[in-house]
Amino acid sequence: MDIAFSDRFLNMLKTARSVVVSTGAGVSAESGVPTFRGADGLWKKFRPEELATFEAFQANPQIVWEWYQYRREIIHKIKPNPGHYAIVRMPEYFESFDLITQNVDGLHRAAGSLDVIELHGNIMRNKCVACGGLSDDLEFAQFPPICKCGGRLRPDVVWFGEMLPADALERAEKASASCDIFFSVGTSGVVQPAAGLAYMARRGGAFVVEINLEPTELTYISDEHFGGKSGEILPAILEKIKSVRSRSLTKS
Ligand code: BV8
Ligand code: ZN
Repeated sequence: MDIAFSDRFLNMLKTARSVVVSTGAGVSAESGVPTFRGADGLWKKFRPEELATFEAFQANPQIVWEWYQYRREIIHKIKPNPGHYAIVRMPEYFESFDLITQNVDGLHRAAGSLDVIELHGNIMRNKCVACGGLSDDLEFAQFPPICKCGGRLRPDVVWFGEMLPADALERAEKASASCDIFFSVGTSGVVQPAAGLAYMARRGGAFVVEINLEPTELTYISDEHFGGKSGEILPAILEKIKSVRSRSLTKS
C-alpha cells in the first residue's frame, strides 16, 4: 500500500526513543471480530447497558453468558491479521515500546506480542465472583457456569461501571504520558478512561498518530491521521520504520 508520509512524521520515526501503540476493536476487524460501533457493530443488536454491566449479569446471567459465548465462538475461529503482526515487530526498532489494548480478544498475544497491557481483560478467561478463581474453560457442565467453590463464574472482562485493573491502567498512563509517538489504532475514542490516554500523550508532548477508517473523537488532537484499514497501514508504517531506523541494538 502506498502511503504519503509527512516530513514531520518521518522525522519522528527517525528520532523517536519511545513509542506507544494503543488499539481498539478496529485493529481486529479485518480478522473478522465485529466492532462495537461500526456498521456491523455488536452494539447494533444489543445495548451495552443491557449486557456489559455487572447489574445485567446479576439480573440475567443466562442472557449475558449467551452473548459472551456467541462472541467467544467467533473469536475462537479467527486469526490475527497483518496489522497485529506488524505491531509484533515494532519493539525491535525502538528503545522503549508499549502495546496497550482495549480489546478482549487476545489477538495481539496470538500474533506474538509478548507484553500486552490489556485494559479490559480477556474474553476467553473466566473469573469466579465469589473466590476470584480464574479458569479458561470454554464449555461448561452447567449453564450459566458455576465455579468449583459454588460461586458464579463470569467472563474476566471489565464491564461498564467497573474499575480497570489498576496495574494495567497505571502502566498505560505512565507510558502514554512519556512517549515520543502515540499511535491510536482502530478506536472510536469514546470509552473512558482508555480514550483519555491519547490526551495524556498529547499533553506529554507526544506526536499523536491516528489510524482509522474514519475521523473520530481523537482526530482533532492527532498530528497525523491515516484514513484506511489498519491491516494495510500498519505494515506500510513498519516498512518505513525499517527503512529509516536500524534495529535497536538494545533489543535482542
Ligand atoms: C469506569 C469489555 C469508573 C467488555 C469494554 C460519561 C462520560 C464519560 C465516561 C462515562 C460516562 N458514563 C459512563 C462512563 C464511563 C464508561 C464509559 O466510558 N462509557 C462510555 C460509553 C461513555 N466507562 C466505564 O464504565 C469504564 N469504567 O469508568 O469505571 C469507575 C470509577 C470509580 C469506581 C468504579 C468505576 C469501563 C469501560 C470498559 C467497558 N468494557 N469492553 C466487553 O468487551 O464485553 S468497552 C468495549 O467498548 C471495548 O473494550 C472498547 O473499549 C470499547 C469499544 O471501543 P472501540 O474499541 O473504540 O471500538 P468501536 O467499535 O467503538 O470503534 C472501532 C473503531 O475502529 C471505529 O472508529 C472504526 O472506524 C474503526 N475501524 C473499524 N475497522 C477498522 C477500523 N480502523 C482501522 N482499520 C479497520 N479495518
Ligand atoms: Zn469460586
